[in-house]
Amino acid sequence: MKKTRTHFPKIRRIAYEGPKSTNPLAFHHYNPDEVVDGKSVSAHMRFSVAYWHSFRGVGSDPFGPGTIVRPWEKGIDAISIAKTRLDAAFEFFQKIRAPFYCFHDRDIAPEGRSLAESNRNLDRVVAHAKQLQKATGVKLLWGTANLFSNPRYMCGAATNPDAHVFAYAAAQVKKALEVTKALGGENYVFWGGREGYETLLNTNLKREQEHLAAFLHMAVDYAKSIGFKGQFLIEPKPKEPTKHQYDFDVAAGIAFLRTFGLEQHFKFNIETNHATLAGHTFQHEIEVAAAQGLLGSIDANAGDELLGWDTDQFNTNVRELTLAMVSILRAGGLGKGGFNFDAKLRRPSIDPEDLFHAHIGGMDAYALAFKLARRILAEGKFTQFLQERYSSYDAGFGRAIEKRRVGFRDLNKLVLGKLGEPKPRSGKQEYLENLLNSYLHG
Ligand code: XLS
Ligand code: NI
Ligand code: NI
Repeated sequence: MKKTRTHFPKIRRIAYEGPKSTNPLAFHHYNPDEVVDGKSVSAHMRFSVAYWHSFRGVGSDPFGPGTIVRPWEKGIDAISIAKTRLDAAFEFFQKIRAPFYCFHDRDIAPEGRSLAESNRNLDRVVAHAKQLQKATGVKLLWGTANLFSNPRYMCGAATNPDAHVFAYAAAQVKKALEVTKALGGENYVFWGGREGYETLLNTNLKREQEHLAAFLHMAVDYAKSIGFKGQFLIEPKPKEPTKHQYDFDVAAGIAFLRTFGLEQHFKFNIETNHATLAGHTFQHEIEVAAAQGLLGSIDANAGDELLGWDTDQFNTNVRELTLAMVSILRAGGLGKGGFNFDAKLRRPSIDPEDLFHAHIGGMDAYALAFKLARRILAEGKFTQFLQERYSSYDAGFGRAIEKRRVGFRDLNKLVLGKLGEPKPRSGKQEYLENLLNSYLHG
């Protein structure tokens, strides 16, 4: 690899120094090289950096422009800036020990005046990304298309009332799939950023949902035709930017996929902050997907309990993450998925070093949660409690209920006969909460 100048001169590759270290630029829980169950912790966690937040985010909000000025944002034209930015990003991925990254097409290369020009721009930058991936070993967890920023998508992409916009979005996703394949992307994400409505006064909900399904079927067909083997993922979010989005939460997503015969082709990319926006916990969304074998990947972030929008913060809440991790491990892990830090720095966090603190915090919290969850599952106390709580369904008439071998008449006879009144049993929530705390603070 040719020697390029460093973009983070003051920061060395982040090392694992253990929980007692006071070095803020070291890992305290994430030990990427440690071997657990025959594979490295890095291979278990499959951490990924989100290009849009960490390399395109400038700290702007609806009340003011960007605050973050990066030294590498220099060059003679937009393409050379895009390439230098990628160099900086890959240096960051290596120093932060992230094996993966994720992007939208328009994050990595500038949009041109026509689709043809946008595609040419993308090809030039993707060639550079391919070299960097090869030189560093960093891989693409997933690719996606930005179908929400350009004004043409203001009324949606696949759910736009204008078929012309649908066609444009289809052409854009066609290219994004090709690019994701070219870079060896392991997944492809659909987040329906504007696939919803602002008001039902101007919306034919039924037709829009059918159009979205048609779009996803076309994507499945096209991926098959070019031999793209990545996993397709739907990323539910209830609202923002639109008032209502059709992929509201995992349950609505499952109903949508089943209704339109798409359930074999998609899994879910679950984002913490989207779960809470939908009025659910992160663990709830994971459980709903896992119950149907549809858990795909995680967009790792957190909302703010006091704010009602997608604040996309780095998650350092070990309790929340431990509960999530218990559910993920119980479901058999994420497979091709990973933990993508779809999280951004706060507006006043303007130093390049802040990118490191943010990811170190997120990685450490997840790695600690992974350890705690493994211990919780190995000791089996919660598992045993659950088994006992449902044990009346393991034999006798309970088993017959689960196997659907009995009906109301049989059960009526049983209750009027030998069963009589059921004996109430405690749900033991407080005991279980204390048990959880004993792991977190033990
Ligand atoms: C926005 C979404 C977005 C997707 C990718 O809220 O989280 O970042 O992950 O399009
Ligand atoms: Ni996301
Ligand atoms: Ni989000």
